[in-house]
Amino acid sequence: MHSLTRLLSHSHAFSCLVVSGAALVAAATAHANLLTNPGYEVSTITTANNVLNNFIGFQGVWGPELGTITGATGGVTPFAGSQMHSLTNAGGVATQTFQAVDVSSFSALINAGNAQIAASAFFNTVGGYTGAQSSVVVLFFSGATYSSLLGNSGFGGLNLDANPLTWENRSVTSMIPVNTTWVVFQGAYSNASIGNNPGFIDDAFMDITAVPAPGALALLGLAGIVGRRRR
Ligand SMILES: [Ca+2]
Ligand SMILES: [Ca+2]
Ligand SMILES: [Ca+2]
Repeated sequence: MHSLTRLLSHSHAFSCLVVSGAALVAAATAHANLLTNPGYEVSTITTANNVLNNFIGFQGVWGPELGTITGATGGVTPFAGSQMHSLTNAGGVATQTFQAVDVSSFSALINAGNAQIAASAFFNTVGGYTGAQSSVVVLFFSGATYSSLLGNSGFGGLNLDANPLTWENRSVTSMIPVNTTWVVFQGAYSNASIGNNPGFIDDAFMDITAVPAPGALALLGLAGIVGRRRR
């Protein structure tokens, strides 16, 4: 159970330094991707255990249970760029990859109860079999340790097609629990659904946006009713 939720990241701080000017601009926009190496174009990875046991030390680095970063293989071409993440059967229920992200810069929004997180990725498998099942989940933590787990975004299985030429998107959105300071992005395949075949992930995305407080939502609902009456 514990290993289901761990994350990673090393190159994060470095890449932020390199693009500090652009990053500042991007951070101010509504849809800046909070993930590092979201398209797997950098080959550096660590392990799921490293990420989940050391958020700070491995933040921004992908940590699979059993996986690699690879170019085109098995008739599958990356969704974008020249590389993608490959996950293979790790035993147990699922084979997963994790990335830990410090979201403490969003604390004001999060602690006001107005922060929504959206996470998504594209999934694909080699051809010839059906029923491969994948999902995206976000885990919420009040601190930089796995033991501070507050909950998760929920998830649903995405049943993939049997066509290696198509990539399918899986996404989740969730309000972020108050007191969250770290999140872990988790991409997963059901082991039973892929057997001994690889499951691929590319173009992962995660962002935080402000949503109206409940009172404001109620007002919007009233406006909608008024609008309908007018018609
Ligand atoms: Ca890619
Ligand atoms: Ca596993
Ligand atoms: Ca496909």
